[in-house]
Amino acid sequence: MIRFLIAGFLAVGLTGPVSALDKPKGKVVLTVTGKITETNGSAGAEFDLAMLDALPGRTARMKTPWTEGETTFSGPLCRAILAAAGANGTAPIVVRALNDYAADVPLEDCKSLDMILATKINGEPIPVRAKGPLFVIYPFDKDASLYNEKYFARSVWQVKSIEVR
Ligand SMILES: Nc1nc2c(c(=O)[nH]1)N[C@H]1C(S)=C(S)[C@@H](COP(=O)(O)O)O[C@H]1N2
Ligand SMILES: [Mo]
Repeated sequence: MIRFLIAGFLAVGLTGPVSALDKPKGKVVLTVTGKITETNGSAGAEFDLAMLDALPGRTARMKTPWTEGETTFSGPLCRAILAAAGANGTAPIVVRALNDYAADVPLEDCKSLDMILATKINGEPIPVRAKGPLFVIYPFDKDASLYNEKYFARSVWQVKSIEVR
């Protein structure tokens, strides 16, 4: 037993910090495809809400064009999702919605901005009719210069998948 554990830790040390992805137990809300090393299903890396909420994330209060007044968003950081999937692409990711709207999001946004895929608005899961279950939210609270059409167009709601290229 101990020997297996030690071998396991050594293997992790050699291959990098990415831990194996669990199988989703709940409804799959996000599928990450393309240039990834971690998969847990034939479609790629599949996540239910619990898996997403277990990743490093952020909670922040801000104004957005899509919500009334100050609103609290919380969810995993885009870079944490990419890390969990072992993403190793170089081109912008394609973030795709249930209605097949898609936006190219530069990897740099995920690396250097605390951009999240919100799973909650004001502490509650986001129904599809309220632009859920996942909503790309830029840190408009930290950086007012993001509050423009360029980033609004990347603010995909009803997200269902991310393609890593
Ligand atoms: N799912 C989804 N997200 C989307 C869009 C869309 O059509 N579908 N349009 C994008 C664009 S181009 C912009 S400018 C903003 C527009 O938000 P609004 O329609 O509420 O003004 O949302 C972005 N997110
Ligand atoms: Mo837009």
